[in-house]
Formats: sequence, structure tokens, C-alpha cells
Amino acid sequence: MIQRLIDQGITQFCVCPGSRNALLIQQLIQRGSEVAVTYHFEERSAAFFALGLARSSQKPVGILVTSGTAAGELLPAAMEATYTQVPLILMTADRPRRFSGTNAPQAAEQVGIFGVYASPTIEITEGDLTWQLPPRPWLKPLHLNFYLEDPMSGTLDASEQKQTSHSGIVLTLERMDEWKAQLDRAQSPLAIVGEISNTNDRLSVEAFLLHFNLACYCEATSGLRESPQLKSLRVTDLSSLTDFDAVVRLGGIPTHRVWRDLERKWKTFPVLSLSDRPYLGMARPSILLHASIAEGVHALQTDLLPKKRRPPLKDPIPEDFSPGSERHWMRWLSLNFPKGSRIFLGNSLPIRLWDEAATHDSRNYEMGASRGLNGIDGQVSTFLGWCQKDQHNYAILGDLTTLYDLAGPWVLPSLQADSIHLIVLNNGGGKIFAPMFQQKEFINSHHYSFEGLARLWKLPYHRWTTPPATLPTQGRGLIEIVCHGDEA
Ligand SMILES: Cc1ncc(C[n+]2csc(CCOP(=O)(O)OP(=O)(O)O)c2C)c(N)n1
Repeated sequence: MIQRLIDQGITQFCVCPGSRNALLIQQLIQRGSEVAVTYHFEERSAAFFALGLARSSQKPVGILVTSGTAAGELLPAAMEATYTQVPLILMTADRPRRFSGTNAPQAAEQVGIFGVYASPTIEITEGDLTWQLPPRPWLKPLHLNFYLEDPMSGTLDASEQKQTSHSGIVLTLERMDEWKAQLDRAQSPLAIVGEISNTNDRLSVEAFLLHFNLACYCEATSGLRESPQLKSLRVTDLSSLTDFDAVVRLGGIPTHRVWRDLERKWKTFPVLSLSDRPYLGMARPSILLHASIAEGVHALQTDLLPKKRRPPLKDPIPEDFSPGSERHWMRWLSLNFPKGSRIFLGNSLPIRLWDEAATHDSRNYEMGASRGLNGIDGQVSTFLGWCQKDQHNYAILGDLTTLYDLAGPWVLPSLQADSIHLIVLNNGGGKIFAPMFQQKEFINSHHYSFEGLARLWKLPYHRWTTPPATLPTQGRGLIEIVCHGDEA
């Protein structure tokens, strides 16, 4: 696909790495000096950079981004390019067509996303060589949407490759018999609890899990991760599902990698979801009961028989992560925030590492995150909007995530909340990619410090390389934690 663009005279590219567009990036890297590539992490400014480059070189420039909100970030430059007829090629990676409408992780509706500010989307399936760029001049930017398989999931069989829509079923409360029947048939189901935003739903889910003796993995945003009542049912290690024979998803789409692995690796597992959002979260067969969570669990409880209680599972979370590692910091933070704090988790490693390493002691934290499309954009601003007066508010964010929203703290003087801290886990780049992609281009490594950013926004600055005696609880501040990144 990249060669096809080169053959048609496109040799300048601006690239913002993600896992979805990895295959195309690897192809660009392999082309060496045949192509001129710049690497960025912030899609909106990368697109404007591409605009300037195209204007000065008078040649088309491809801007390649990953799926989700990354694609949406190209819109302002596309608008400008439309009215000035600058030749931009908006290249968005996407999950394969069968994920359309599912809200599986990072799956958004990208066809036509730029509306009137791009020509109709050219949809390209992996390996498809039948498409052509239209002849120039282009009246509007071109939009190429590439459907790419998950590079981490191995090869697909032919029928999966051809599938153009998901194979799931969405039921309402009145027609939930098949859902119940499948849960009844399972001997040893595992519940995975994703985001649940209100207390009433949380209490209903907790009662439901207890009533059915369901082994459960509760993510931070479920509000049940530390529930003392669920202690004997809690599963903390999902590296294998061999102890289970079905998955019940309650609440939002889970963050844990195992959810994606259900797509292929564990594809024979029945998956039953109950959520107040109408999304299956996967393309393979599964059943979603789309209902208010409290009503859904109530309806299930009246009909089903409890499962046999499993033997209590050992809590395998070690307490002794290597000092300086990100997990070590997560654990330390989780033990040192004042009880009842509001904690916002950034969308890269922080949300995953919290689930892996934070204490399970009940400290009544209110957890926040943006898991609709898992973007790293706008995280500082979303956190600041979410802060509450008379509460301790903390965000834990990756370094690129923080840099993405440099202008976010502008709003600070308008906020009433007194206690606001931005905690930046500075591991020198997008280290979430380090285990998957060896090439340095994916990481966007840097050696920047956040001291200047704190000064710009008049925030007291703390730089930690080892845990301090106390964690600030009053006032506002930016805390830069310098971590190894060896844990990614
Ligand atoms: C808007 C947007 N662009 C790109 C991505 C793909 N992406 C996911 S994580 C990540 C790197 C984030 O780096 P950093 O904030 O430093 O966190 P770390 O990976 O080190 O935890 C990127 C680019 C995304 N999720 N959202």
C-alpha cells in the first residue's frame, strides 16, 4: 500500500505512531531514503506541519495517524487545506470493517469523518491494490482509510477476513433468554467489570457478583476494584483464562488486553455483556444485553441459580516492584493519596499500571478516565474539567499525553478546586510501544523535563526520582516522576 503511494509520486510523509498504523510505519521505515518522513506524537499540529510542508514544496504530503480520536485531530488542517487547495492526504488506520459500530478498543466510525473537508473516503483493505489516487489537482484533501488487522493477533482465517460486519447480538430486557441460558450453562464464568459511573449501578453489580459467586476482575474505573466484599471473588491476574469457561462483561469496554484476546486467542469462549451503552466491544460472536445496569442485574438475579463458590483466589499482586519502576511508583502513589481523592488515569500505561500494581486496600478513591476511544489527546483538560471543589484531585499521565495538551492548564485560574496536582510519569516517550515495536520511530523518545511547563503555568514544581517523605495534598502543582521506563 505504501509502495503504491510512492509509485504515484507521494514521497513525503508525517507520521504519528500508534499500534493500528504500525504495519504502514514499518513499511515506511523499510523504504529508507526513498521517502522523507517526520515523526510526531500530536496529530493536530502534525497535520498543520504537513500543510506547511505541502505548501512550501508544492507537492502532496501524506499524514499518517492511528485510529480513533487521532483521526479526528486532522480536521482543522483539512479545513484549511480545503480552502487553500493544498494537497494533503489524510491517511487513517482503522480496525477492519467487521469492527464497525462495535466501539471495540479504538474503533470509531472513520469513513466520511472529515465531512465536507475531504473527498469521499477511499477505503483500503490490507493487501488491496485496486485503488488509485485521483488525478491532480485535488479540490479537497484526500482521505485514505486503511483497514488493518491487529499486528499482535496473528493470522486470520479466510472467513474472518471477508467479514464486513460484526457477528454479535444485541438484546433488550424483554428478550434476554439466550443471555441467561448461556450464563446458566457456564460452569466457571469470569466477570470483567469495566467502567461503571454511578454508585447505584456499582452496588447492584457488587450484589450480583456476590449472589452468583462470580469470580471477577474489576478495573479501576468500575469503582469496585478495592471492594472488601468482593475480596474472596477477586481475580487479579488475567494472563490466562484457562480456569474459566465464559466471560461476563459488566459496564464499559474493558481496558485489559485479555478483552482483545477474546477476539481470536480465546474465540471459542462465550462472551456475555451487560451495559447501558449499545456497543458490543468486539466483532466476533457475543451477546450484549443493552439495559440499565441496575435493571439488568435485577432481572438476572430473579431467574438464575448461583454458581458453585470457587475456592478463594490468591491475590498475586506483588508488593515489591523494582524501585524506580513505574509499577513501583503506581503502588506508592496508590498508598499515599489522601483517602477519598479523585484520581484521573491517563490512557497509556497509567491506566494499565494502576490496575496491575495499585493497592487493593479500600481507600474510597473516585477514579476517572476517558475510555470511549482511549485517546491520549485532551487528557489534561478533561481532568481539569472533572476536578471538584473541596476534593483532592490528582491526574497520573504519561509524558507525551501531558505534552499533547500543553495549553490545558490555561483554565487553572478559573477553577474553584484548591487541590489539583498533575503527576507526569516521565519515561522519555511513548513506552507503551516498547515491548511491541522495536524501532525507535514508534516511541518518539525525548529528554525534555516538565519544569518549564510548570513555570509557564505558575504551578509549583516537584521532581522526584525516589519517593519523597510525603505527597503534596494542598494547593496545586506539577509533579514530574522520572522513571525507568524499563517496566513497559
Ligand atoms: C490521540 C491519540 N493519538 C495516538 C494514540 C496512540 N497512542 C497510544 S499510547 C501512545 C503513547 C503515549 O505516550 P505517553 O503519554 O508518554 O505514555 P506511556 O506510553 O509512556 O505510558 C500513543 C501515541 C492515541 N491513543 N491517541
